[in-house]
Parts: sequence; C-alpha cells; structure tokens
Amino acid sequence: MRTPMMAGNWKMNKTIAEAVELARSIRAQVEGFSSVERVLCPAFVCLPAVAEALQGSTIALGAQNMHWADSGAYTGEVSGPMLQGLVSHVIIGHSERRQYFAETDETVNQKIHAALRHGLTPIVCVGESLAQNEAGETHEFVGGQVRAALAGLEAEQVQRIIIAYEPIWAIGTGKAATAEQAQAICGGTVRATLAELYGDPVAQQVRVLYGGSTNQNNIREIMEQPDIDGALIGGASLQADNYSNMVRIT
Ligand code: 3PY
Repeated sequence: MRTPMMAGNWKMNKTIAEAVELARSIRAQVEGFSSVERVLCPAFVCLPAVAEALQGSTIALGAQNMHWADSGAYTGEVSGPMLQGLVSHVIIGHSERRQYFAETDETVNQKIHAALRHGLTPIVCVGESLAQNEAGETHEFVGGQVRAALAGLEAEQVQRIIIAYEPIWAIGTGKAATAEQAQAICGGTVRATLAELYGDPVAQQVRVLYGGSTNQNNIREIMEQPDIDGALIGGASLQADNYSNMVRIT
C-alpha cells in the first residue's frame, strides 16, 4: 500500500513570520490526519522557523531545491549537508527551476543522487510543455525525463523517491489536467517506465504525485485514479483551509 501524500510547494511566497503563521494554521487543522503524509516546502530562509513551528508534529518539512555538491564555490546555493537534520524531503527539478534556472536532466540526476546520499527524500518533478502536449510527445518526453532522472540508481534507492508529474501547461494557470489525462501519464508513462527499468514490484511501491492547479475542488477526482498517490500543490497550499481540505478529502 502506498501512503498518500499532500505536499505543499510554497514557492517564493511568504515572509518568515507569514510562513510560521501558515504552518501553525495548517498544523492546527491537519495534525491528526496521519494516514496522509503531509509535507510543507517553504523557502529556504523560512525553514528553521517553520521547523520550530512544526516541532513534535507529524507534518514533514521539505526544501524546494538543493545543490548536488556538498560544499564549495556555488554562490547562493544550499547543499545536502546544510539541509540534513532540518528537512526530510526536497523538491528536485521543478519545471520552474528547469525553465528559469537552466536545470537539466543531468543536474536533476546529480541532485537526486546527492539527496539520497544525505538521507533526504527527493520529490522529483517531470512534465511536458503545452507545445509538446499538443504535438503528442508527452509519453516520450516524460518517459525520457524519468529515465534520465533515475540514471545510475539502484532499485533500493528508487523506492525512496517520489515522482511528481506536473504538466507545465497546468502549473499556475488554473488549468489542471483532467483526472483521466493525469492518470494516463502517471500510470501509462511514469509507473510504466519505472516497471520497465526496475520491474513491476518496485514500480508498484513508488509514489507518483500529480501537480498543477490542484485544489480542494478537483482533488477528489484526482485521488480516485489508481496510479495517483497524492499531489504536489502550488497556490492552494498557501491557503490553510484549502490545503487542509485537500488532506481531509484524501
Ligand atoms: C502548481 O501546482 O502550480 C505547482 O507548480 C506545484 O509544484
């Protein structure tokens, strides 16, 4: 059985004080819902304060990115050893990082290796652009992203990874994929590629999330899909009620 997960990606939103307030409010609403894994991913600067606000809680904390090197001359970057002990999860390869910060399949792969080395659970993002979607290239492109992300990983490591399918055209646009579209790629592409690479038993253990304009109104249908184990949530995770309702519905 795969434990469902609702992961909030707060992106570049909230000051430290605002992030603490949001975390407290979410904690008050969903602390008891331990059958759903709840992960909050604030900006780096907010992590220590939010960690304190979540102390003793069953809600997990995640970062939104990390560097692949342990230390060195990488101005502005944050490494695995810096995150170790502070967070349990880290989002890797979000399409915004690929688009605006030139992240590639190769750097995503290096970051996944680094995260696992430091005991962090990577939430690895894959997804196609609108043009690729319209050209019928989704299956090939997303399958290729999954293969590249997992290069050099053993089955035992892959079982510790979470993959989030986020079509770029559905991110922050209010235009979510239909539940059937999301299922087709989460199952027919992401999980099918995992099965090709590592065999079906491993593929059945890996959690696959859907992301892109999910909220309290569409999460039920999405969670009814057999190959979707949760959501990576953008805007709705900045609203305590909306996010908490998503956890309750799950
Ligand atoms: C969104 O839902 O907009 C996201 O990008 C979640 O990561």
